Amino acid sequence: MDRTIEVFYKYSGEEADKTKLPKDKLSKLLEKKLKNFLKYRKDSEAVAHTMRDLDVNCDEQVDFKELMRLVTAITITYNDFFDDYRKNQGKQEK
Ligand SMILES: [Ca+2]
Repeated sequence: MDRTIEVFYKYSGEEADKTKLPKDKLSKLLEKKLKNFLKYRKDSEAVAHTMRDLDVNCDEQVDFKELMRLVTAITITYNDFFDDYRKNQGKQEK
């Protein structure tokens, strides 16, 4: 959690409003920290779609709470993946 907060403010800290990420900063954050997420979203508009998905209040910026929706969704997806993996490993050992 500390790392998530640190990364968010690293990118937002260069903005006039240091609590929000405009689209270009969200794009940089995703490219540097969530490369696999962008690979998963194979459409060429991945960043624009992600911005629209996250920007709940439609101010064309992503605040920390809005970004956490993405972090939570990715964490749940990873958990589901590893849960399925563990279940399949158990089947193979029997
Ligand atoms: Ca917003």
